[in-house]
Amino acid sequence: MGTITQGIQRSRTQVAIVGAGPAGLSLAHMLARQGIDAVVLERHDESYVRSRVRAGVLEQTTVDLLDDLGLADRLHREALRHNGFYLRFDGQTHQLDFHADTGRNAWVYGQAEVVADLIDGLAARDAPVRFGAADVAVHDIDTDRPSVTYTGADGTRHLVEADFIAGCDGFHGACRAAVADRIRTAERAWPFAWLGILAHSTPVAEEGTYSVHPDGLAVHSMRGPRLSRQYLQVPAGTDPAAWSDAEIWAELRRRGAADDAPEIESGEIIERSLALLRSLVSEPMRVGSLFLLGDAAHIVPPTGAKGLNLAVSDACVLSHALGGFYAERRTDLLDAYSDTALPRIWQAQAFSWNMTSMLHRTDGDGFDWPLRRARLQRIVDSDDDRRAIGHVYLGLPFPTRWRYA
Ligand code: RFL
Ligand code: PHB
Repeated sequence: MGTITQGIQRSRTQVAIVGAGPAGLSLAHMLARQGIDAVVLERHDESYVRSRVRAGVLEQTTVDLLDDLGLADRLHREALRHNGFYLRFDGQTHQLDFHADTGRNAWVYGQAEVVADLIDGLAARDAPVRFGAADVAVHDIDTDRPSVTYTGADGTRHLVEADFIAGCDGFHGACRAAVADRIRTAERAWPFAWLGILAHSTPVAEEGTYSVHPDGLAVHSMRGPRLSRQYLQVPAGTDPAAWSDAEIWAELRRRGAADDAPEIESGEIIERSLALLRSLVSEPMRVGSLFLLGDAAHIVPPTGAKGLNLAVSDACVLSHALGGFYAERRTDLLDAYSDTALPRIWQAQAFSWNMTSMLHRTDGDGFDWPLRRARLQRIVDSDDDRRAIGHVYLGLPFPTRWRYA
């Protein structure tokens, strides 16, 4: 583990990864398979990270990558394989079957499950995540000997010297904050949020359903045969505790009502949370020897389910570039990291923007609902429009392979 000087435990690695979310954990696996040494530092304890309820829909592209890394065995046993999603409006349900168009699928597998598989995979490689790393700070990022300091779960101070730092610690993490004045951010905030619940109840549709109602969106997704994940569009700033369980079920039923489908069955709500909707991209995604990945660099609103998938895509680009550096001392791929990753990120922004503006009530004037209904009807009527959505929903190709050679 290194040496102790002046009360600090010193160690060395090639890549110090901050944050054990999808970006950091998937990057650690891709680097390990290329023989590149890395450590993952995570602020929270392991049980917290394993139980955090967030995303649920994986692109085929992401599942292909997890397959390639040998990390998808449990996913193939337990995930729900979907052909696309349902759009419900005016009391009618329309299946958007992207599988029929493309032969590819979307996979419903909770983010907590993905994260658990990645954590277990690292432990099996004898490269366990360092959980409970408090006070993480990055140093000397304008040199080729950057370092990270932190306080370990047992109170010991650590200094990890590295060649590079991968900032995978999300929007509120230490890495983004360290370079906040050296990156430009393009941002739009939406005036609404998602009140999300996880509940014991029987899913009513075979696939995820976006119920588009003049009063706002209701999303019905699932995590298993009797476990559902549902969201309600609510005004930004809503206190999730202000809604009673009965009010949540009543509103889900009202917005999700259809002539061609049974009513939602209510059940015990076991988790509830509020997710803000933001569209944001920061660039460059590299400052000196610090690289930003995933939510640390960009945020998409959850409509369209792209955030986790983008985090993995960034990891792929950086893994390839680091592979080139360690195999052949190439620096051009690292220099191009931001430019290589950003076009796919902006495609996801465009997709999420389109979905968000189409599916949510925005201002409620006389134009809002008829315009949105016309956009929805176009997707139902036009094979070309449906295919265009399916192509992005199931995942555009990653910008690079994850392995260099
Ligand atoms: P994460 O997952 O936030 O992981 C960051 C990790 O860094 C740790 N951390 C620190 N560690 C050390 N020191 C510090 N100072 C630290 N500060 C933070 C954190 O504890 C955490 O473990 O970022 P990453 O890896 O970039 O992954 C991004 C995704 O988590 C996110 O984009 C998705 O959850 C977004 N998202 C969805 N994405 C999808 O692809 N499909 C979906 O279906 C989907 N649905 C969603 C979503 C996000 C939602 N919310 C909650 C905003 C649904 C919702 C409701
Ligand atoms: C989810 O299952 O959590 C989910 C479904 C659809 C979305 C976002 C999240 O657009």
